[in-house]
Order: sequence, then structure tokens, then C-alpha cells
Amino acid sequence: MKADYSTAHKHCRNQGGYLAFFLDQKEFDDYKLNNNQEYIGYWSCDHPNFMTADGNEAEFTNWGWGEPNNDNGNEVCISLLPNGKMSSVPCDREYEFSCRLPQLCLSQDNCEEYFCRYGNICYHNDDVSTSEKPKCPTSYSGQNCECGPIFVPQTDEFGKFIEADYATANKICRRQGGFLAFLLNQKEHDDYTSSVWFPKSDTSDAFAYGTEYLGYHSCGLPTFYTDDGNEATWINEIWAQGEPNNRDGIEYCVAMTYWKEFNDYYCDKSLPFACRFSKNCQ
Ligand SMILES: [Ca+2]
Ligand SMILES: [Ca+2]
Repeated sequence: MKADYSTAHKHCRNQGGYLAFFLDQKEFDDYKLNNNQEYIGYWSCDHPNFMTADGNEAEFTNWGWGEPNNDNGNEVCISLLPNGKMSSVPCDREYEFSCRLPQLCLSQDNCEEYFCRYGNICYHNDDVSTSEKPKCPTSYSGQNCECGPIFVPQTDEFGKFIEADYATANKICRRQGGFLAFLLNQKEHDDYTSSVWFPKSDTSDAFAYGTEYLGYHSCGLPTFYTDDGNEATWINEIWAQGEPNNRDGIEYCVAMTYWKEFNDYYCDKSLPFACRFSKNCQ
């Protein structure tokens, strides 16, 4: 099957997995190369840095000579060639692809050589037909997924809000086991806006449209994704009037407005942010 990147990504997400990506050399060596050029699960909001399709910083890459070259400035995706080399490519071409699918695990022991992560799931790159979707939405826990996320504004040791660009903010949350705060519904939005508050002294237009970063990115693709790699759907209920307008063609990230609505926004500003964590419901 051939598809553009967005379609391929969605196909894998519908099975509870991601387009194939590789955490290390071992995973890459285990991967069965295709006879044709294929999409793999990486994209870039800020060349030459790439992230994996689940929103983590890409730590393993195997670039071909001269890559990633970002030809024509729109090579946001990565393809894998039959010789095992990676090259940056546009996302609207049609290539073959494989999914990285989950198997349920209780601990790292159940995963053998693979990784147990995100809600007790082993990830590997085989074509497993017995895959199961994670039981609860991201950051939800409890017997009946009744325990929702908490949102924690990030401060330094003096209690001052940390301000960072999108990629750095994303990384800071990931390193603590959370996500840059994204909101899945009106209730989460209410919880977020009542528990997270970034006081403002400047309400000028330029400022009011970017009060804090939220955990969404498009990287130039036609839809926005939450930072756990799912297509963002509720986001369409909360855009500020006239947004998303993709100003200058590079508003690949999302910020909150002063009026608590969403605005697609530049990724390289310095803004405060909150992280989304699972609650401990023991
Ligand atoms: Ca290229
Ligand atoms: Ca905008």
C-alpha cells in the first residue's frame, strides 16, 4: 500500500501504533528493509532536527550522503531507501510504509528486547495482527480510566515561569514523563484554564495571541497533531476567530490566546508552558 505521510500516519494510528521509527541501532538492524522507498515515522518542525512520530526527539537516524538537505524548504518527512539510508522528502508524495505496533506488556520483562513504554505497551516493528489499542486516552488511568490528567506550569527554582521555544518546552515535559499540555475536550480545557494561569502585564495584540505554548504541532502538514502523535480533533472547537491562519506559512505550533482560545503560532518564540501528567490515583 502506498500513501502520503498523513494518510500513512493515520493508518498506523488507527491500529494503535505509529509509522515505523527506530530508537537505536539494534531496532534498525532488526527492521526488514522494503524493496522500495518508504515513509518512516519522523518529521521536523525545525530543520535539521527531527522527532519520531510519537513526538520524541529522534535519537537514532541513518542519513544518506548530504541529507537532510531540505530541498525546496519543504522536506518535513523522512523516507527510507532500500539501501537503508534515510533522506528528507516532502510529505505529499506516495510511498509504501510499515507500522510500529504495540503489544501489551506488564513490565519490561514481557517485552524481551523491546521497550515497555506509554501505558504498558511493547513497541516493535513487526507486522503484528494481534495488536491492541491502549486502554485509556493518554494521561488517563484508573480501573475505568476515570483518573484524568493534571497540568503543571513549569517554573525554575525561584518560582519564576520558565519560557522556552516549542521544541525545548516539549523536551522539558518529555524528560519528566509527561507531554507539553494539550487538551482533548472542554472539560480538560476548563481544568487547564482554572489550574494554570500565566499572569500578563502586556495585552498588546502581538502578545495576546501567544500567551503560552500548547502541545500541538503541524510541521506544515494539513492537520494538527497532539504531542502524543494523535490527530487533534477537539482543537477545531477552540480556534480563535480567523485561526488557524498559518501566517508567513510557518505557524506550525499552537499557543493559547489571552481569551483562552487557540492560535496557530510560530515555534521559535519564548513562551511559558505547562506539562500534562498522569495522576497517581492509588
Ligand atoms: Ca532530501
Ligand atoms: Ca495564527
